[in-house]
Parts: sequence; structure tokens; C-alpha cells
Amino acid sequence: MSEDNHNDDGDTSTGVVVKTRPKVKKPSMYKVLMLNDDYTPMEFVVLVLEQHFHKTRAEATEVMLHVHRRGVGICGVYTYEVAETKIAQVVDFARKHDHPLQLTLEKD
Ligand code: TYC
Repeated sequence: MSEDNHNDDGDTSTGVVVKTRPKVKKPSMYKVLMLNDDYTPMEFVVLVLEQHFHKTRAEATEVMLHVHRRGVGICGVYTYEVAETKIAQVVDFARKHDHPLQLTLEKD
């Protein structure tokens, strides 16, 4: 209690102190999936995985080859907002280079 009659909970001296448990819910996570196509160069896909998904060259090459062979692969797992933003940024980057690279999002 300080001399201005406010305690650490921010209320005045009514004698009533109510503390509620702050609601801290873990956000749902979403996988960003990359789809194969016949036109985007392998080197461009590796670059995207390095620059936008913080993969090493070895990891990026592994993911790219997995997508190339299997049709789809995981780039990373993020909150909804981050996943959506990454997809928009990468698709935009690919479009600027005239590549049809596509990504989607799936609840983890
Ligand atoms: N299939 C492409 C090629 O042969 C390479 C590629 C890999 C494209 C992964 C998209 O998400 C992709 N050039």
C-alpha cells in the first residue's frame, strides 16, 4: 500500500481485492504446406525455403525434393496470422518471378 491509497492490484482502499486468473490459451498452430508444380525451378524453391522459412541449404534441399517427389511438404508450423502472412509473401515473391509456386495452410 502506497500513500496515495492504491495497492499493487490498482484498486483503492475498499478492502476488496479480487484477483482473476489471466486467461492464457495456447494458440492453435497451422502447417504451411508447399505444393509441387512442373514449372518452378528447384533452385528457386530452395531459395524460398532458406529465406522465408529459415532452413539451412541442406534442410531446404531435403524439403524441396520431398515436395518434388511426393507432391506436398511442410515448410513450417506457425500461428494462423503468421502462416497466412508467410503464404501471401511467398506466393507474391514467386509471382514476381513468374513462378506458379503454391502454398496452403492446414490446422496442425
Ligand atoms: N517440380 C519442380 C521441377 O521439377 C520443382 C518443384 C519442387 C516445384 C517443389 C515446386 O514446391 C515445389 N522444377
